[in-house]
Amino acid sequence: MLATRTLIGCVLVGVLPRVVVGKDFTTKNDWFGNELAETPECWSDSWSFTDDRYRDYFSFDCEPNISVDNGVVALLMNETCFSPTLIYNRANIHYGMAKVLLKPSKQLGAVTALVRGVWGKGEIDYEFTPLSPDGHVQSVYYVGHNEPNGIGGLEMHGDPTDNNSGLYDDFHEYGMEYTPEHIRWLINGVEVRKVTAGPDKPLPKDAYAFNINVWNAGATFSAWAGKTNWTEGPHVTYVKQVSFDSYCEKTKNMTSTVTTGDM
Ligand SMILES: *[C@@H]1O[C@H](CO)[C@@H](O)[C@H](O)[C@H]1NC(C)=O
Ligand SMILES: *[C@@H]1O[C@H](CO)[C@@H](O)[C@H](O)[C@H]1NC(C)=O
Ligand SMILES: *[C@@H]1O[C@H](CO)[C@@H](O)[C@H](O)[C@H]1NC(C)=O
Ligand SMILES: *[C@@H]1O[C@H](CO)[C@@H](O)[C@H](O)[C@H]1NC(C)=O
Ligand SMILES: CC(=O)N[C@H]1CO[C@H](CO)[C@@H](O)[C@@H]1O
Repeated sequence: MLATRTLIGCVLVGVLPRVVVGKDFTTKNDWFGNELAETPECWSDSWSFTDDRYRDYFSFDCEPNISVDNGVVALLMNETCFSPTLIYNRANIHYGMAKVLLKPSKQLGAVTALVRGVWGKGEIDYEFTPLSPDGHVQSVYYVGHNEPNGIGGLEMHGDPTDNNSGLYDDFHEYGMEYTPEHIRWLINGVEVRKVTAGPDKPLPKDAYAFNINVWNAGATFSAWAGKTNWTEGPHVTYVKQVSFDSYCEKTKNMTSTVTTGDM
């Protein structure tokens, strides 16, 4: 959540491509304010960063501290770059499945986040909090500016006796599926949490944008994230692959009448 808030000032809205503009059937905008296509298309794509094709689809915040080597993206957080971010820059993801093959930074203070949506509208996250001895990955979602709606699914912990290994030392695939009816979080293809919408349980609205970042949570939330120590490190999060499956009316019940929250 805070990661996205601190980013807003850094993103260069003007230079990014404006995609299809159409009459919205809700108010669907991506991270950059671009409107989504009126009729969402079904598509699937995957980026492995082994060639330059990703450059047409992703933008960087803190670009000097993002490198791509041997098909692995490295996001390096440092004193002047508090939140290096890989941002999917097209307004064509609708409901659907997003998957990331990722190895989060295990340094105290550095929180890695996979973020669907935009803080203040609707947001669905994975958050990796390395504070020992409880380093873990958690799922969370926000409806508008509300406080976290259901932090949960502490599905995977580092091994505190072994520098949080496991969670932090290997690449794992983290999936988030978003539909009008439910949100699902998956790790290595296995569902670890599912939230279903109900009359008293709105889901985030318009959580279509997508970014991956590591941010200096230690600066403001050290009780939660641990204190950032710059002499340790490096504070790097690695990404090997990103894929999306964008759903549309034909495959999902997009016209569902389930309430999905007002903000
Ligand atoms: C942190 O990264 C920024 C951006 O690449 C760079 O300008 C700066 O020198 C780095 N600072 C340190 C202390 O490494
Ligand atoms: C944990 O990390 C520290 C610093 O890198 C290292 O000295 C120590 O051996 C590691 N401990 C284990 C159990 O791997
Ligand atoms: C920061 O890390 C260094 C190197 O591990 C250590 O010597 C130092 O005590 C740490 N600082 C704090 C405030 O923990
Ligand atoms: C859509 O909803 C209808 C009626 O509730 C149901 O029969 C159908 O299986 C749903 N389709 C999908 C793809 O979920
Ligand atoms: C991963 C990466 O690009 N790191 C760079 C961050 O910025 C410093 C200073 O410019 C470089 O030395 C790093 O290589």
